[in-house]
Amino acid sequence: MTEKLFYKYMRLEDIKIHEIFDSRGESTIEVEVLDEKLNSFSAQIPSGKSRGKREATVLSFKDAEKALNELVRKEIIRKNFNSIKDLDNFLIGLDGTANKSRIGGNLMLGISVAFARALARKENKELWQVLNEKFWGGLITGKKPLIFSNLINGGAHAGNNLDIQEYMVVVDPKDKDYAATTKTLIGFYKELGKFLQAKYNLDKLTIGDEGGYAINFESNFEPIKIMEEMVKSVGLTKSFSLALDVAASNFYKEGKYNFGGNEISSEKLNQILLDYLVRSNLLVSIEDPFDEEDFDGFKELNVKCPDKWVIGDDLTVTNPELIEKFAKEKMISGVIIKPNQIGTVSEACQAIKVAQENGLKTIVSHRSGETEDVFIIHLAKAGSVDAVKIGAPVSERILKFDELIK
Ligand code: 2PG
Ligand code: MG
Repeated sequence: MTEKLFYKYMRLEDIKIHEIFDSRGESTIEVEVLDEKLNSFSAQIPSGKSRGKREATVLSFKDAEKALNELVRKEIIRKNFNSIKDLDNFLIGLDGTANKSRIGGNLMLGISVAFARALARKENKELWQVLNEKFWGGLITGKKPLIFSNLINGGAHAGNNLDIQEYMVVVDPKDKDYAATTKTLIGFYKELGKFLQAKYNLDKLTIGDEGGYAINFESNFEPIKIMEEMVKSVGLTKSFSLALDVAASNFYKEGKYNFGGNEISSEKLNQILLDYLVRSNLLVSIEDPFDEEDFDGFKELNVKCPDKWVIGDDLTVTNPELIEKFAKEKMISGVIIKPNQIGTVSEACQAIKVAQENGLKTIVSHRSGETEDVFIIHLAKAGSVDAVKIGAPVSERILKFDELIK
């Protein structure tokens, strides 16, 4: 579908870059653009720790600054662009590489999001409305996305003994609003903390990269069991279910998975995950159950569980072509959308559209190193996605919940 033109053109007077720090204390970037009236709009770019191999290149602040100064700024400023897609295509052409290694997916996305914000101001609209009009033709479904909230952290996001990276609750707002839903979720998160502290007799709870509890457990299954029992005991089974992000690429080496202290095959991991699904009837979704190259593993699990969500993240890296390919090959039933994996607003929207056209569930997601930017919530609203994945309801991540409430 072509974007509708509601305005003649948009042009930028300047682009600046700032070094900022994400929630993990890692350096990342903020891009600021100035419109014709010198109004300033910015975008902060999050960063991931467990990155897929096929993600767009992330440039360091210094390299992104160099790319902006030597390659991008002079080509962009005072040039007329008649849409977000027009700007994005120009940047993609200027970069000229398959993985955005010259300009960097992070710098490109920063310019793209800040430009979209400037455009929204020019049209006197909310950012999500502009995205909705340009990429979904103004179609508003009124769908309320589920919230995937990561309450127990493991893998690359924690220093504990869990191989699985994320143990999430999936909260369905149903007929409630997001303020009430968030309140219930915060209450559950606190109860879970108290329970874990008492069970393990701990003075204090270690917290992981995404705000979830990051203590040691008896096994990779124990957190699922504890969360399932708690959901049942507090009477939330109607609106709460469970999800995992196995992030299996992080414990895969030379054809084997190092899981639960053993070197196991893909078939064995498949059996273990199927067994988890049998033992936990609240578990509804499993992300990256296998390494990003273990295509047979994905297919096997997905075919065996037609009523569960088998989600690609490192596998699909928000790339519309890969999403389409793996959907057609029946390897996944849903997909994670992280704009900085692909590097432009248009391609992130295209990734959602392709997923929707291929019958996949769509989950717009944060990164482990988050900023205060709430762009992903606007993207989720614009595209009427099935879910948003935004970590535990604490610190800077709470801003995403607040934006959802608006
Ligand atoms: C993931 C993400 C977000 P990271 O694997 O899904 O939870 O982690 O940003 O470290 O890639
Ligand atoms: Mg993931």
